[in-house]
Formats: sequence, structure tokens, C-alpha cells
Amino acid sequence: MKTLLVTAPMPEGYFSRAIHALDADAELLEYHGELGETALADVDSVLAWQLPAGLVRRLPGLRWICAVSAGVDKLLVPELAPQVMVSRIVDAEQAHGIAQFVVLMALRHARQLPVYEAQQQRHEWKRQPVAAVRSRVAVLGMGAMGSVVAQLLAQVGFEVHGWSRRSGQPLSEALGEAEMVVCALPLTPETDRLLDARAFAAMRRGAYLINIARGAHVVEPDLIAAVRSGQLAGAALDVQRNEPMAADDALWEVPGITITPHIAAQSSPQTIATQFLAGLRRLRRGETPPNVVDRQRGY
Ligand code: OXD
Repeated sequence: MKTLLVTAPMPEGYFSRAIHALDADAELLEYHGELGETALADVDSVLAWQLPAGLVRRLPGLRWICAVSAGVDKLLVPELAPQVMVSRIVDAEQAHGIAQFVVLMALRHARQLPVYEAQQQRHEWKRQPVAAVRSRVAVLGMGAMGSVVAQLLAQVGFEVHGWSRRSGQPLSEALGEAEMVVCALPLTPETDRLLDARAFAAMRRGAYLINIARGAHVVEPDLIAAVRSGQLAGAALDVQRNEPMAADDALWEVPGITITPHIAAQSSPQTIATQFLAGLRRLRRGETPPNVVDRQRGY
């Protein structure tokens, strides 16, 4: 049996080299649009970031999809047969990297770095009032990422409140208590567009949003309106609804919104190859691979 690699936009060979360095006998097939039914017939597993439309219907032997990412939202396509298992990468290094990125953005905002960067542009040496940072941060989603983010924020002095959908606390209440909000939620039908005009109105005036989860959590026109009106001071968006963002996307031009191209942290190909091969061995022994998600729940 073979594994199909569907890992664009990473270049061909990026994952196969890492997998073959650990297991030279692994049978891998790089996906491209011209693969015929015969080549796909004995594919039992897929390593993927996202799935081209209609692909899974062409894989009669498919039993397992291993994401190359922490989130599996792009893999839970409606046509996926119920018995196919989907697993994600759980990487402590990646969680730590994301937490560092959140702390960087939170401190950048709380310590007013953009103000001093603008002053430097004007050659203006001017001290502003400075206080140690003790702001209250709400971390939405306390899973593998969110809990590490919350821990590191607390270590640098923020007062952190973790919120999850299962906590029972109304979202508006958690939002209203914080000066900064970090979105670390999985993307599911329940959390899609969760951060909309109503959520921004529930946040404190002048609050700041950091999103390291998925762009689709945020209703971007609502966010732009909230920032332009001053309801929010701004946002750091490492993820956007349309990735890569078009050059004329309205988000680029909003003062106070910082855009980064989904770089908060990445798992290395070696980590992904190791977790993938461990899962493949279990699959081929008739066992369940690690980190299989609950497809109903979406994470
Ligand atoms: C993700 C990842 O899920 O980069 O965004 O792993």
C-alpha cells in the first residue's frame, strides 16, 4: 500500500525526503493532477495540508489522513467516508513557537512599540508614560496550543483567563473582561465567524485582538469596522480568511492591524515525518494512529 502526499504549497520532495531519511522503504506518491485511477488504487493513507475537490472519492482504499498541521479543518471534507481516520500533528515545539509569537505581539502592543517606531521615523525622542504590563488577556481555546499560550503569557506578567466553549461562561462575558483577546480555537462549524461585530462590541473599548488560529474565525469586514471606529485598538492577524492574501485585500491598509503570513510557528518536516511514520506503522498493524481527531467535533 502507498501514501499519497498532498502537501502543496510546500515544494515536491519537502516531506518525502524527511520521510525517506527515516524509512527508505516507505512507499510515497506525490500528488499531481494527472494521476490516474490505477496509481491511486492502492493508496491507504494521505499526508496532506488540504484536499483538492473530489480527490477522496478517487481513493477506494483510503483509511487514514494525516494532517501536516495542527488544525484539520481543511481535511474534514463532506465526501470523506465515515470510517476514514483523520489525525493532526501535536508538536510541543510548535505550540511553544506560537506562544512566543503571541507574547511578542501582546508585548509589542502593550509596550506601545508602534508609537516609538513612528517617533523614530520622525526622529522624535520623546518619553511616554510607562507602566509594567499587567493587562488581562482572554485566551479563547485552551487546547494543545491555547494552554501553552496562556502559560507563557502568565510567565511574562499578563493576567490570563482561559475560555473554551465548554466552560459554560458566555463568550461575551469573557470578551468583556479582557484588554486583549487571543484566538486559539479550532475551526469548526460552531467557531466559524465567531468573532463578528457582536463579539467586537462585547470587547472593552480599545481592546486588542491576536489571532493565531484560523482566518475564518474572524468576520474581517466587522473587524475592520471595529478598528476604524476605535472600538478596538487594533489586531495582530497571523492568519487570514484568504491565504495568501491578495495585494488589494482591505486588511492591509488598516492602521493598527498587523499582518503576518501564517508564520507564528511551523512544525519541522522531521517532526511531521516522525509522527506520520509512527501513525503509519500503527495503521498497517491494524491499530489506530495517534492524535486522531473526533470528526464530529472537528478537532
Ligand atoms: C496550522 C499549522 O494548523 O501551521 O496552522 O500547523
